[in-house]
Formats: sequence, structure tokens, C-alpha cells
Amino acid sequence: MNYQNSKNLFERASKVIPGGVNSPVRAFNSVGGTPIFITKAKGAYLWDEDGNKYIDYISSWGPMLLGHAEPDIVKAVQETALNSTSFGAPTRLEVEMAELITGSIPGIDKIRMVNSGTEATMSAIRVARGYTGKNKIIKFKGNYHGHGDSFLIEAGSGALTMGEPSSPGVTEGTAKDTLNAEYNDLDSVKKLAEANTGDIAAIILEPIAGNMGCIPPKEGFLKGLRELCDDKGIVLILDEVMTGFRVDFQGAQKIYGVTADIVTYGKIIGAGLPVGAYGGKKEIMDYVAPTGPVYQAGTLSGNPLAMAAGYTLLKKLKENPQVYEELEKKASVLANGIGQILSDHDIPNTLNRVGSMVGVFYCEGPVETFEDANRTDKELFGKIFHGMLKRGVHLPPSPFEAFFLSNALTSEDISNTLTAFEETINELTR
Ligand code: KE4
Repeated sequence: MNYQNSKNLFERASKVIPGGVNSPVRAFNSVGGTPIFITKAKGAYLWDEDGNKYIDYISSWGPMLLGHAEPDIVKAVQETALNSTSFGAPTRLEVEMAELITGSIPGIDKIRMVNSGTEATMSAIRVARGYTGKNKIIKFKGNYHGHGDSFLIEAGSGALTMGEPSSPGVTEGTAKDTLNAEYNDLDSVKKLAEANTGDIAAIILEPIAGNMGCIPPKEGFLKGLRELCDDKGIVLILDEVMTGFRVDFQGAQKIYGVTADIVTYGKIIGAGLPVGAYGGKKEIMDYVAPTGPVYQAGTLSGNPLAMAAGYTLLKKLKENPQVYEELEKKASVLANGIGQILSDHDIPNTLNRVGSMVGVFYCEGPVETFEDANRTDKELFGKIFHGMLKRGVHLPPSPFEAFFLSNALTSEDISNTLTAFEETINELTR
């Protein structure tokens, strides 16, 4: 494959954009090489600046559940744009979008649109702090909730003490209010809750971890957190930015039968345009300005184009629930095929999957925690990534991302992906 035009563009980009990209994971730092510059996409396929075609397993990190340039979504955006792109005043479509979500997701009485998943999670913890009058939050190692200061915190030296900034620019003052627990380890949460009794506003987590590869919640983990929050008066925030409308129309809450106090969304609800949202019980959401005292705002929140795209996608998903069964089947064939190829070559592997979220770990299982995920063979991942790329399959460029399938993938695409995977593994093990 020739990547020359991408290389030239990356050289130019690196002079005027930090790292040459507008989001770090795109820079291929985990896999090496030059990021591929995309010119267009349709359905399950991407084309790059050198005319190379790829089967897409990034799907814009989740939003493209029905594939790229879905005709009804494109038409909705085109038609809406003719009436201007933003008003800074309320519109009918924002009401219809909020009614669609609150009418479909149990536990969400009210919802506020913002412009990214980060804004959604930042706002959710601010509301939880305002509602409870408490300061600390518990998050989980290996979970990612966007780049809000309160989330860029790694576990502190003492397991039960304050966190430490994981990025310059995040202050100790912020870090002291974030505590890190172990994903799938309820006792680690209980210990933190006991050690900080009366000062924890919220527990926030990915109900299915998707930012340390795909790691499902163990049996009883989510229910245990729900009970702990009920017992201690802690707000349970489920970050469904990735899982919302992906693993089920009603998200992970439906699959695991757990209802959060606040749910955050992003990605799919914007169908590729900048949208995030947070919603929950009326008694909590009425704390949000202008009804309540917790301030949160945004010039472009509920933007007409983003609402048109997101509403069109969500409505299609609501009216076509068979999409989730189709995605489940495709993801199952893909995951089983990958596992079989790796096992046939005696390569240690663990395949985690929930619906169309697929996590491939190049290590023995089980992979249930952040520490487990870190056992994956990162070097092998990088080699496989490039072996697949040159065979026309674009995987997410990080060992700690899940594969994002779109329903535009055909069984032939899945079969071609597995053929490329087998050729890649044969080449690497020759
Ligand atoms: P955004 O601010 O990137 O829209 O959303 C942040 C976010 C919040 N919560 C969860 C569970 C998320 O997965 C994300 C963002 N996901 C990553 C991919 N794993 C975004 C990709 C990127 O950073 O470019």
C-alpha cells in the first residue's frame, strides 16, 4: 500500500497541530507509523488520501452504528443546514430529541444536550456534587470519561487516599477529590466509601469498559454498586458515552438491569456530529441551571445539525431493533474467527465481547481488570495492526480500544477481515 499523501499531510499537520492530530489516539503512537488521512467514507468503508480502501472498525470511535454517510442522516443534515446551522435559541428538534430519549430510557426524566462526551461527564459530576453537597468522586482505573480534570487522575500512592494528576495542568486540589477503585472489584469500592464516609458525591464508571479494551462487568458488580450508592446516598453515574445505543437501544442499563441516577451519552446520539448529553432523575436534573443552581451552558448545545443527525439515527434504531441482533451475529462471527486463528497459531488470546463491542487481548485470560488488560502483548498488537492495515482493514490504532462494528458490515466484509487476519498471523509466525 502507498501512504505517501498521508505522510506528506502528516508532515504538514505536525507543523501546525499538536502531534499533527486533533485527538491523540489518532496519531498512531501506540502502533507506530503515519496516521492515515481519510478523504471519504461510505457504509463500512474508508478511503484515504492515496486512494486506498479499508474496512472500517473505528466507526469514528462509535457513532457510525449504521455505517458512514447513511442516506437519511446525510439528507437530514443537508436539509437542516439550509435553514442555518445554529440559532442560539431553543428549537422543536431539541424537544423531540429529549422526548425520544426520556421516553425510551428508564430512569431518565430530564436530559441536557452538550457538545461532547467530556462535557457530559464533567457536567454530571458537577451536578452530583451540587445535589449531594459532597466533594469526592470514585472512578475506576482503566475507565476513560473524557479529558475533564477530575478524570485525569491516577491512583494515589496510598490506595485509600487522594488521587494524583495523570496530566500536567491538573492541580493537586482537583486530584484530592478523585479516588480510584479497581474495575470489577466491589470490595475496593467499599473500602474507599468507608474511608471517605459522608464525602463521596458520586461513583462514575463505564458499565462495560471500552477504554481498556472491552471488559464486561462481572456478575453482581453493577448491582453491588447500585446497592452501595443507595445505602450511602451516593449518586451512581453510568457513563454510556460508548455503550449507549450501541449494545442495546437502552444501553448497558437494559442488559444488566441496573438504573443509574445520571447517565451520560455521546458518540451515537450525534451520529458523528458533536453531541454529548447527561440525564437522570428529575430531582437531580432540576438542580441544573436555569432551574437550579448548578451552572452548565454551551453556545452550540442542541445544535440543529447535530440534533437532526442524532435524532434521525436514534429514530431509525428505535424503529429497527433487529439492527442489534444483526450486529450481535456479525460481532460473534468476527470474535470467534479471530480467537480461532490465534489459538490455531498457539498465540495466547482472550476475546471479550458485549454485542458489537469486541476486545482482543493477546494474553491468557481472564481479562477482567485494568491489570489484566495491561498483560496484552502491545508489540504484537502493533504488528497485527499494520498487517491488517496493508491488507485493507483499519483497526482502532490502540490495544486499549474496542473494535467498533457498524451494521453496514456485510458477512463478506467479516469474512474478508478474517482472511486478512489469518494472512497477517501467518506472515508474523512464519
Ligand atoms: P468525547 O469528549 O471524546 O466525545 O467523549 C469522551 C468519552 C467519555 N466516556 C467514554 C466512555 C468514552 O469512551 C469517551 C471517548 N472515547 C474515546 C475512544 N475510546 C474517544 C476517542 C478520542 O479520544 O479521540
